Amino acid sequence: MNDIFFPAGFLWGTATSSHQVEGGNQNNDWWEWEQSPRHIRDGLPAAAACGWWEGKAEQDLTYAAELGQNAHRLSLEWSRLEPMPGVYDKAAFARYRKLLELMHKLKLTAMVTVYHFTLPLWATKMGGWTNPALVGQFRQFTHECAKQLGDLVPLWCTINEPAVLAYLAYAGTVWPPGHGSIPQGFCALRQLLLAHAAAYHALHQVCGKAQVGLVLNMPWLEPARPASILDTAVTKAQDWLLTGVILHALKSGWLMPPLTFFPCHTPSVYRSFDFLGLNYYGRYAVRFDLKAVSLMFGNHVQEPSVRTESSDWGQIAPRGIYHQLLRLSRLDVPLYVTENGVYDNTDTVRPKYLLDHIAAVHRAMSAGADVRGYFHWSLLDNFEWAQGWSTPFGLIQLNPQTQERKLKASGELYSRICKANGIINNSLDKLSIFQ
Ligand code: IFM
Repeated sequence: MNDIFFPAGFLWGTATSSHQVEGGNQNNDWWEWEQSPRHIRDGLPAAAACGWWEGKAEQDLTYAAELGQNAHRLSLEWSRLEPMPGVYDKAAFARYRKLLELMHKLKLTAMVTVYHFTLPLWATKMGGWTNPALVGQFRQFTHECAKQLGDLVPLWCTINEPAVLAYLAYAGTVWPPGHGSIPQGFCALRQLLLAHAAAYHALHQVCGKAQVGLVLNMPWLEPARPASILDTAVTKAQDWLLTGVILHALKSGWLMPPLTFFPCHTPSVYRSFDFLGLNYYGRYAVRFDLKAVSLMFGNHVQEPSVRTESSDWGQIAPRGIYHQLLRLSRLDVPLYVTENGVYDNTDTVRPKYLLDHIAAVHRAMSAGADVRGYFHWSLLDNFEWAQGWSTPFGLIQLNPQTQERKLKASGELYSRICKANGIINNSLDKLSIFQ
C-alpha cells in the first residue's frame, strides 16, 4: 500500500452510544428487555457498562485525545434527560454539558446523536415508534437538547440507523419491543423518518449554524449468483427496504411503499439533511429462497471469508464502504463515516480491517466523495445489544467486571493513523503486529 494522506482538518474519531457505555440506565426499554436473560446472547446486561455516567467518560475521552483523535461521536440518553413526558432533568443535562465542555477543551469535535435505539419507558408504554404521537414528543425533546447543549455541538445526528431499529425491534423479535410484525416494522420506519425530519427542523430553529444529518447503516448487498435474475431481484428488494426507500424520501420528499400504502409527498422530509452519516460493517451475498419470508425471500449466504463465528455484520469487504460512499455522494452533501468496525475477540482481524477500510475511504474521496471524517466503532468494548458482551468492537479492551482498560494493537495502529492524518507504511512496520 502506498502512503496515503487525508485533507487537513479531517476528523478522526470513535463512536459510542449512551446505553452501551454509560451504565445504570434503568428507565429505558433496553433495561427492561435485559431483565430476561434469554433476550441477551450471553445473558449479561449492560449493567454498569463502561462506567461513563459515573465518571469514567472523562478518563476515556482524555485518552482518546492523547491517542490523536480529534473528534468523538456520542449519544444522548432520552430516558435520563426526559424521565417523564415534558419533565427535563437539569442534572442530567449538566452531566452532558460537562462532557461536551471537556471535549471542547480536549479539541475533540463533538458529533452528538439525539436518538440511538433506547426509548424511555414512558414512550414504550405509548407504543413506541408505531404511535404517531411520539414524533411530536421527539421534536420537543430535540428542541430542548438544542437549547441546552447546542452551543457546544457543531455536528448533530438526529437518529441512528432507523431501518435497523424498525426491522429488528418492530418487524423482528430480537430487540425491544420485539413485536414481530412486518407491517409494524414499516410503520415504525415511517415514524422514524418523520421524527428525523421534525428533529432536523427543531435543531435548525435553535442552532442556525449546526450541521444536522441522519445516520444510515448500509451493508453492501450483492446477489450470491450474479447471473441469477432471482438473486438480483431479492438483493434489490432488500436494498430498497434498508436504504433505497430512505434515500428516496430524503432526496425527493416522497414516502414510498411499503412505508405508506400510496406514495405520499412529505415536505418536511425533503432534503432534511446537511450531511449524511454512513455506518458500514460488511457485505452480504443474497440468494433467492422461498422459505426466507422475513428476509423478503433473500437469504444471506455465508461464503468463505474470515468471518466464521457469526454473520451478523456481514462478510468483510472494504470495497463496500467505497461503493456506499460514492452512492451517498450523489446526494451532494458532506459525508461522514459515522461507524465502521468489526468485532474481534483476539484483535487479530481488526488491524487489517482498519487499514483496508480507511484506504477504501481514501479511494472513494479520490473518486469524488466529499468525506469529512471517520469514526471507528468503537472507542472501547461495550454492551452490544442482543449480543451482550460477547462481540467486542473496541480499540480499547474493557473488562466490565473490573473496569480495567487496555489498549489493543488496533488501538495503537489507529493512533498512528490519526496522528499522521493518514497511513504511512514505514511507521506501521514498527508496530509489533506487523513485525
Ligand atoms: O453497536 C452497534 C451500534 O449501536 C449501532 N451500529 C452497529 C454497532 C455494532 O453492531
